[in-house]
Amino acid sequence: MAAKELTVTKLLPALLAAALLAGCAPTENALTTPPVDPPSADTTAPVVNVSTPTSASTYSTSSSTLDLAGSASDNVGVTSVTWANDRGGSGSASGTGSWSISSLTLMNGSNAITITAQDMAGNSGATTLTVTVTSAPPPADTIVPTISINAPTSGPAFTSPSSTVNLSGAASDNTGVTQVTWASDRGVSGAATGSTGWSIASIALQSGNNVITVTAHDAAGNMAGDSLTVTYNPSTTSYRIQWDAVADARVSGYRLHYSVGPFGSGAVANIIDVGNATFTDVNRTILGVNAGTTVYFGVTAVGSGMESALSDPISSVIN
Ligand SMILES: [Ca+2]
Ligand SMILES: [Ca+2]
Repeated sequence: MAAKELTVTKLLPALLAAALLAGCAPTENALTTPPVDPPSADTTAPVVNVSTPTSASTYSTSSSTLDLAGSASDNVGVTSVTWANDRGGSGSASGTGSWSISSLTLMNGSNAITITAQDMAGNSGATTLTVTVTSAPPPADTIVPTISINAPTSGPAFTSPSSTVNLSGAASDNTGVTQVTWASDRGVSGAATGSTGWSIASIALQSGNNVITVTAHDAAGNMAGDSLTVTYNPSTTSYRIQWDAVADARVSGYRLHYSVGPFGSGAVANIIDVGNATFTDVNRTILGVNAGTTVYFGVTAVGSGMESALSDPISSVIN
C-alpha cells in the first residue's frame, strides 16, 4: 500500500497530496471546472426577426388576416414574444426562439405590427413590419344599360305635327345610369334631363326624317341606345284669313289665333298680333304641321288692355 501511494504522489503533486491529507478522494471535476465568477446583470437585449410572410420591413396584401413567423435569440434566453398592431390588437406569439402568430387581424390601409422579444432580465428587442391592406379592385362592370323611348311612342316611328318633338322614356343599369344623351342625325344633340326616368324637350326637327338616338351611359362607360325616326313634312301652302272690322272705338287691333286641335281642347294655341288689319297670311311653315292635319283659326279684337271673345272658329285640312 505504501508503495502505491508513493507512485500517485509522484505523478500528481501538491493538489493531490493536499486532497489525500484532507481524507478526500480526488475526482476529474475537481481538476477541470474553471472558477465560477459571481453572477452579473444581463443587459443584452434579445434580437427578433420576421421571416414569414417576408423578411423585408413592408408587405402588401388584400387579405384581412395575416400569419406571421420568425425567430428570436438572446444571450441568456428569450422568455416571451408578443405582438401589437398600431391599428388595434395585440397578443402573444406561439413559441419564443421560433415563434408564430396565426390570423392576425388587419385593418384597411397601413398596419404597423411590432414584434417584441423579452428576456428574463426584462430586456426587450423589437422589429416592426408594416403591412398595407389593399382592397381588391371590384370586378369590372360589363353589363350594358337598357333604355327605351316611351313617348311620343314606344314604336320605331312617329310623324310630328310640329317642328319640334319632346321625348321621354326609361333607362336602367346594374350599377346605375350616369347619363342619358341624345343626338339627331340632322345635326343636333344634347343631354337629357334625368336618368332612369329621362326627358328631352323641344328637339328641333328638319324637314323629312329625323333619326333621334338616345343613349344611356353607366359609370364603366357601357352604353346602350334606342332610336326613333321622327318625320316632319311641313308644307309652304299659304292661307289668307280675313275678317270684318269691328265698329267699336276702343278696338285698336286684332289677333289671329290658330291651333292644330279645336280651341279649348288643350291644343296649343298660337297667336299672331296683326295690328289694325283685317287679314293675315299664315302658311304651314309657320304652323309647323303636316299635311292632313286640321288647323283651326279664330280672331279676337283687342284694345284698351282688353281682348274680346274668340270669333267663331274656322278650320281647314292642310293638304
Ligand atoms: Ca439578454
Ligand atoms: Ca352596367
